Amino acid sequence: MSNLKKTASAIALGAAMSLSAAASATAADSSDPIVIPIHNWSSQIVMSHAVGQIFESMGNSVEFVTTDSQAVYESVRLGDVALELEVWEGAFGKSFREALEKGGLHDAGDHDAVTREDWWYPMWTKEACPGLPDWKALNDCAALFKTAESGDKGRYLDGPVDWLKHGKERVEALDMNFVVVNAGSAAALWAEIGAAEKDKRPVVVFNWTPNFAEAVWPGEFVEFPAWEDGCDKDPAKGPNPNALYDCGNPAKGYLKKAAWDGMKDKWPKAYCVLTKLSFTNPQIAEMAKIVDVDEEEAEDAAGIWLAANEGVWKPWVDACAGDA
Ligand code: TMO
Repeated sequence: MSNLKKTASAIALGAAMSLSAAASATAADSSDPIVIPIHNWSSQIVMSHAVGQIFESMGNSVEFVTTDSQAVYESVRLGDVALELEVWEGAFGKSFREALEKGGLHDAGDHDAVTREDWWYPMWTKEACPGLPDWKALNDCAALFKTAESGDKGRYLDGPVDWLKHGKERVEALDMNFVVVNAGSAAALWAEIGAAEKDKRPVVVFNWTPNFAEAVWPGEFVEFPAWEDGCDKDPAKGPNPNALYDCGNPAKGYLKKAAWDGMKDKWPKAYCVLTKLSFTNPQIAEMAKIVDVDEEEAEDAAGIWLAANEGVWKPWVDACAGDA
């Protein structure tokens, strides 16, 4: 090779090297903290801490903020928080879809988990109301669910208001003999089931899967008219032509991750892990159990879960360790 050619190829090599140096420089995550929102049910809080600890293990800094579980989609869209780890179709599908339409956030993939959120009863309730799980049978048994606050009607203990389950709208749309009362917290739901268990009192409450509760209290979801897309938007959907929310929630709902559009460029490696990570029903139920049954703090529960499941999450980090 002539000297000239050698020089030219050395320059080309140098250029290639500085290009790749530039590429890995842009692929490094920002040192700004990744803000992760946490809500008011255990699996979401534990999962958020677990993923936060994974991001920290990659050299990122992380901050947690407690936010409303509906308003959070607006926060993700605006980049006030970087992501949301548990988008449950039943409770949050509508807020998520509306935020997607406005722009600024995107679908960062599904968890393996299949979810359901709806009216639920522990098995002893069925002994008193054998036509269950049909919703009409439940309605015929309404008197079994009377409480001081519900008068002649049955009481349905719904979840906290921010999960926006439209229990009241459903009772109206299906003309049910029930009064809907919102629990103040998830813990109030578990306390009510626990209290009813002592004398096998019939009870119907909001519940979901995956959750720790299914291992503690065998039970079933009430079968309402099947969910149809648009049941929350178009009165023609569902059995009542004049009402929204006359359907049950999806019986096989998704569990998605959502990301702020800017996350990909600001924290490319963490974003890569976000898109790869996926939890199963048993993994999510276990995260909740470490808090709700074993009574660990969420942050400790996350550490316990990560230590016991390195084979699950380390491959996501390894896959994202190079240039993202
Ligand atoms: C949103 N949640 C899982 C409590 O139904």
